[in-house]
Amino acid sequence: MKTQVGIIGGGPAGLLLSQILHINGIDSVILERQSRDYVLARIRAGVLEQGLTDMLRAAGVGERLDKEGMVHGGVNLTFDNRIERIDLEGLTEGKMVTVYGQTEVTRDLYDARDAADGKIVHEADDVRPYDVETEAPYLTYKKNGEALRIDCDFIAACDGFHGIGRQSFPAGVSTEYEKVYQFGWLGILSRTKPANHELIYGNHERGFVLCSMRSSTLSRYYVQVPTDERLEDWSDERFWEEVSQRLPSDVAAEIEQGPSIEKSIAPLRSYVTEPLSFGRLFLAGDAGHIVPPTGAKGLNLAASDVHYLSKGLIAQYRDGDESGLKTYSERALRRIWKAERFSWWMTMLMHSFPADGAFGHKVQQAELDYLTSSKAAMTAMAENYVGLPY
Ligand code: RFL
Ligand code: PHB
Repeated sequence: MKTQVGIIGGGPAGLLLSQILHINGIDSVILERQSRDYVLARIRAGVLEQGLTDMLRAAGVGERLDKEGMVHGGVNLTFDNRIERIDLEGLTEGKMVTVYGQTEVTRDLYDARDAADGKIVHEADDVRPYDVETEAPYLTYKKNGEALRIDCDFIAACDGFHGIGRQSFPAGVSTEYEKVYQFGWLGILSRTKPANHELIYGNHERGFVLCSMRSSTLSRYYVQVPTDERLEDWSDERFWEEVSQRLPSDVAAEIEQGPSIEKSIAPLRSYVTEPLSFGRLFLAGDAGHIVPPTGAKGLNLAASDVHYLSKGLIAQYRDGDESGLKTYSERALRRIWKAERFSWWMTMLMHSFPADGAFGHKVQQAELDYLTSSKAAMTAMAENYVGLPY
């Protein structure tokens, strides 16, 4: 098989890239390790920046998003038995975020690729890129035991943190930057009314809590737990009790409890590899970087990578202009590091760090008190939360 751009990974980054390339007359093939059902069963991100929603509309997949997405002009912080609102819209000259699940974004992108007869190979095993430093790279993979090959001009590795793309860089080329946190997020999805019409991020001595949502009848909650916590030890009753304890009592009183329909633990990590390209192999999304979910930046960063990479590929095919691809890594990394900084800052501000003792907790309270009373500080948070420009 032959294509112009071979894409490893059919998560949001790979699907969005493939769809944008298609609209610009560039052919691609996606190789995805999992089945489509598996990919669509993953519950992940929920908050989309305007940059991503604009890209989805431009890619022809904005219809359901515009109908079902919930536009939020603010976000709430709880601490010290108080709730304070950050007026995202007012502080950023009208910018807002949209609450619409990553699962729905992925589903919309699959539908669009299907409608355009896009080629996606699911359950592609043992995908490997070769000859990426030449002008004729190729991918090999196995499907139902048969060994297959795709020749292409460029390879985009959109294969997430555990993908093969990053591992294919030759030894000595990459520098890795990493911070691992000593806790994770235990999350549940439940068919209940959200606690509030906007998100609530809570700081509490018992640990962080987040009240989020997917719709007016579907809620998503998270609590900070130690990394070695076992899912079996968390009954729904224990989870709801913990959420309530970590919120001011008037906020907790608004929570509608109900059975969980999904429950999982995700570790928290900050990670960047540099550079994001080697020869004709380009990393985009979680393949090149991870942020802790506190700032809701992971999916949005995958989208800004796809923005820079697709622009580079389009300029290359349309005008023979190589500059966008040559500067892809540098341009994407400038934005990535700002989101890494913001996600790290929000993680450090909102979580409990027992090793820092009562002093650490007092300093957090002082920072939250300052943040929510200073227009300058709130503006800095709002600008980052709604998303920095591409
Ligand atoms: P994905 O979504 O991991 O997709 C990569 C795809 O590549 C496939 N793959 C391979 N295919 C072929 N061959 C191989 N060798 C392969 N190895 C892997 C995988 O099966 C998969 O389908 O990466 P992508 O596209 O870069 O998208 C990134 C986002 O998924 C991620 O950043 C966000 O989900 C992170 N994240 C959040 N981001 C936000 O912006 N806002 C949020 O609110 C938010 N909440 C979250 C999150 C991530 C979470 N988890 C569990 C990781 C909440 C959670 C719980
Ligand atoms: C979510 O709804 O899953 C969610 C929302 C905000 C975050 C992280 C996750 O910061």
